Amino acid sequence: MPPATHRTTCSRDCPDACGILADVQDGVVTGLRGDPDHPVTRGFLCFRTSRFLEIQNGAERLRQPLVRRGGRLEPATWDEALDRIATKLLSIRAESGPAAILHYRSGGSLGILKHLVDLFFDQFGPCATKIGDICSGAGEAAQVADFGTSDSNDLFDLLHARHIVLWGKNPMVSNVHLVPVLKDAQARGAEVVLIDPVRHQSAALAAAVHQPAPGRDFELAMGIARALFDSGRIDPRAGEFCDHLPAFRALAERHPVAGWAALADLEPAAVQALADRFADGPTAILVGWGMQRRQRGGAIVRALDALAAISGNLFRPGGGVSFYFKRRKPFHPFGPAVRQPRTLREPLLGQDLLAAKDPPVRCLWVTAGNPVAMLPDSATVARAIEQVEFVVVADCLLSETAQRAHVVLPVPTLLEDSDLLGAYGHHWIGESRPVVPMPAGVRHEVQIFQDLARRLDLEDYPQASIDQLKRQALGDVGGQGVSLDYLRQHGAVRSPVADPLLFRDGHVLTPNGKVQLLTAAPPEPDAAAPPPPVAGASAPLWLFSNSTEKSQASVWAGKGLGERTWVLVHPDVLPGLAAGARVRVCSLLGAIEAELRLDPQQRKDVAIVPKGGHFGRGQNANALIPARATDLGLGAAYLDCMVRIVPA
Ligand SMILES: Nc1nc2c(c(=O)[nH]1)N[C@H]1C(S)=C(S)[C@@H](COP(=O)(O)OP(=O)(O)OC[C@H]3O[C@@H](n4cnc5c(=O)[nH]c(N)nc54)[C@H](O)[C@@H]3O)O[C@H]1N2
Ligand SMILES: Nc1nc2c(c(=O)[nH]1)N[C@H]1C(S)=C(S)[C@@H](COP(=O)(O)OP(=O)(O)OC[C@H]3O[C@@H](n4cnc5c(=O)[nH]c(N)nc54)[C@H](O)[C@@H]3O)O[C@H]1N2
Ligand code: SF4
Ligand SMILES: [Mo]
Repeated sequence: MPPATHRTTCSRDCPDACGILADVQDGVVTGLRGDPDHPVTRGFLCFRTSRFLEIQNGAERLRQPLVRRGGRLEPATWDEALDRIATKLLSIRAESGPAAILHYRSGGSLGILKHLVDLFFDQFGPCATKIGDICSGAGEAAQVADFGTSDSNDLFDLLHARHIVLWGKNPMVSNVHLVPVLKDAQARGAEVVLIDPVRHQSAALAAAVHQPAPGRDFELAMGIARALFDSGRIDPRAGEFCDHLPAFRALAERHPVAGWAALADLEPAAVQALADRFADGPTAILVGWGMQRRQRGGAIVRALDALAAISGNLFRPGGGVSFYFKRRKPFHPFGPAVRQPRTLREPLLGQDLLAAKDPPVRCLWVTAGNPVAMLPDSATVARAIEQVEFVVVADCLLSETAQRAHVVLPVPTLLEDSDLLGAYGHHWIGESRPVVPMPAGVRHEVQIFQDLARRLDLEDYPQASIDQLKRQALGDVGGQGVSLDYLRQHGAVRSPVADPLLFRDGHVLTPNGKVQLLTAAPPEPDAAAPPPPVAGASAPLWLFSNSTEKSQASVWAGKGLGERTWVLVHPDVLPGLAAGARVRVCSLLGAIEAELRLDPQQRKDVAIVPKGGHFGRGQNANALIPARATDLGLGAAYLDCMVRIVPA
């Protein structure tokens, strides 16, 4: 029999939410392709999901629950696992109150039904929750402050742009389905510019590449604004659709263009050239997520917002400042916002867990996240989790967080899941459906919580089928043509509640409809100090832990990271050392061993390692990065960390 082909939607934490076609033979997935009919996926998948069958069909994925007995995680039945959990949840609530129970959910799956978990802990508690968002907190908060929302024009509106500024963004690696759109825009005459301290794969797309000093994008944006003010090239109506224009202008006029350029470590001509692009719009800014993971990250994104507004690029087709696409907007929420009687800050989770008293956090439930590997200061996070009395992790893999759990609950992989997906890189909605059934010992998260709710007498917890819940979630857009049946028949559908142009008529969504321009400069970049110098050590370097095509955060494709992680620097950073040398990357918090890679096109003050290494093997950047919050939105300032490299 030839293989049957099934369609699903990728649920990974990725902007693209691809349509996937899976070939299935005798109950085994034998091939994966991008759906050629999905307007964004266009028939191809990224490296990491193309190689997902090694996980899907491999030995590492979990196929039955595990419980800790005598210090070891051992296979158990669902009844044993859920009984243990129910007993423990009840006793902790009775003895210490629901604030002693913390639910931590991350983005391992972006399915909308995953939010039902929040409702469970609200109804059982209300329990403690995390606040903040290590991924995009600062940038979203910045855009909400400026525009009243954080959303984007239609992805294909980029085809109207004359200039597209990739501002701290590497779509060739972390947003691969943007690349064909950029190429189409280029075919229509658009020029792509890259602004990133790191020279990376996406430089190949760019007509011009600018490598400013790390964290200096505020100064760069101000230099561009100053150049526009000086030459009278700001939108004449800017004073009507923006608040605080005089104060913003005064801010930009604190330095001449050359002064701002020097602060950003660029030539004044480069700043002028960028100003010319903003004056010669439509110019679209595509804001990467990286640079807002700094202490001044919110202010940086606010400066970019202001630049788009005053240059007249905010409201026109082909313009805009795209940071995020509101992926949840089309879906009807499952209940009122969860109550937050007690909150722990996500970027400071380790510290907050250790500090929590009266009551301490006695139970931690982790869904779809690997905080031990992915939160900053991972050693403290690991230590904090290890001292929690009862840890439950729901995952498809035995992550470094799951390894520290008392109960591990196996959930479907992205090829077995059933859910609805919005995307944070475009406005299409898709359905995920199992292309093969999940193994007998695995349960869908919705069913896990329905079972627990019955054990715990939560009478109001939804007990509907997954399809019914999907229909409920589509309630708002179902009447506008996006029913479950339609999605199933046609594949992805564009959200009917996403206007192709985010803002029309010169109005944004702030209370008075005006753009709120920022009026104050953020504090100077304040990277965590480097360790003291030792013989042979490099000068202090800014540590970048950027996405790599080979992994989805801590989940590696294929052979994974291998024996040793790597660090990429300019050859002058360690003059005596050749590529391939073993080195140690050291911060004040710790050190990791790495293989040296050299690239003369990098700045001399940066060190680049991959995001998402193994903490336990001493391979993870987060062992080096102190836990500090961003200025807005309680993001994590992952990128404000100085290291030195020493020969191993
Ligand atoms: N392959 C792959 N794709 C992914 C992910 C993954 O793990 N692997 N993760 C997904 C997730 S969770 C997210 S949130 C997104 C992440 O999306 P991004 O965070 O945009 O992804 P990165 O590719 O790491 O790019 C960050 C970029 O910001 C740049 N940068 C850092 N500091 C500065 C600065 O001060 N100024 C400027 N101008 N640039 C700076 C870095 O050099 C880097 O090129 O990608 C998603 N896609
Ligand atoms: N140094 C550094 N650290 C970073 C970043 C960085 O750029 N540099 N990026 C940050 C960013 S942008 C993000 S978003 C975070 C990501 O942080 P996390 O979300 O913690 O990252 P993952 O490693 O993807 O962990 C997700 C887990 O969910 C599991 N999973 C997959 N599907 C499902 C499912 O359907 N249900 C359940 N229950 N589990 C599932 C996966 O197996 C995996 O173990 O990391 C942050 N950490
Ligand atoms: S991880 Fe992203 S690019 Fe890769 S298949 Fe999934 S949605 Fe597409
Ligand atoms: Mo993220």
